[in-house]
Amino acid sequence: MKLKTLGEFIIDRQQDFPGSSGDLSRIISAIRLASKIVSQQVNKAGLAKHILGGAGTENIQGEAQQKLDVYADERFIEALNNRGNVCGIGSEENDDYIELNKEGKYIILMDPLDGSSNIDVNVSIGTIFSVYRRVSEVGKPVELRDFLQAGVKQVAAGYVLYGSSTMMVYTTGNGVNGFTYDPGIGVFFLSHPDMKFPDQGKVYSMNEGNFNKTSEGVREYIRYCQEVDKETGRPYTGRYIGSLVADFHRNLIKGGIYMYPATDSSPNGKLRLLYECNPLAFLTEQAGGRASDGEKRIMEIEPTHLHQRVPYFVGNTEMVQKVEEFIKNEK
Ligand code: P6P
Repeated sequence: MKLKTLGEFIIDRQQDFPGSSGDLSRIISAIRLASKIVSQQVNKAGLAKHILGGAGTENIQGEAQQKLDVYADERFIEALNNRGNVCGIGSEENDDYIELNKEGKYIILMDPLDGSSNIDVNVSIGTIFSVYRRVSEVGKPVELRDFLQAGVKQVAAGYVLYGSSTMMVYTTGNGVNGFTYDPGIGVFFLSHPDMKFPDQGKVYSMNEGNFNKTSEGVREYIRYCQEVDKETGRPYTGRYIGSLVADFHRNLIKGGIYMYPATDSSPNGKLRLLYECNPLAFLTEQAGGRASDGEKRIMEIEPTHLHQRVPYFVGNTEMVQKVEEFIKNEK
């Protein structure tokens, strides 16, 4: 079977964007380049002492930045800046957005290395990215309003999973496609064409340490997942890696739901709307699933600030709708 490379795929799909003059393709190829560089470092993090451990700094969330977080952030910004068509980047690792080429027509939101607390214990981690057309005037500096757009305005989104193999999964609004990296020749190959959630999901992912810190409706749903009921294939399987991209990717392939609800310590949930929830929501809806904050569609939320958090329920449509039902009817 002739394998298709990511580069060939990008060219083949170029016609999806008449008049885009290849801008989007250049952005996706910049992400491809940076992900190869980051993948190489991630895969030797165990050896590269200079990468392991904290960078001695904190991001806006007050989370200790791992050196690899900072390294990944710099590589993606560099690669995207060199393309010349990106006017700004919002990143988990930077308090404010970064101004790039004011002639650029696109902005990027990204979590350069999500799940970084897993770096030192050799568990899969990931990059998440989201692409929008700017709303401010080309030729002028990028503005905050370019970043505070609802998820429905995304033109592309995806993730890179640094796992047993490195994969890039993305959408430009015409389905979801997955590419696996062959580090021997430095090429991503199309390995998962037209990805869709399976009809049924039987996996639930949540940090159950939060069980007693979340709402009764969410607790009811967890109990529902654990009930013995042959007809509906319950109890479901509990799986939680603690790395969003890894949990999401497994659920996309095998079927399931990932939940990070509001808790006593995180009243708006933990995950960030702009560079974690929206990009995965775009992929989810393209793959036939649903992403909500427990009530409404994530991609319809009008953002108010760059690092805003939201409660997050994402995965098979019927599973997300079920937890929404429990939340709606909670006693
Ligand atoms: P907790 C990693 O920090 C992350 O943003 C996601 O990748 C992951 O799913 C979640 O937080 C883990 O959070 O509170 O369960 O450790």
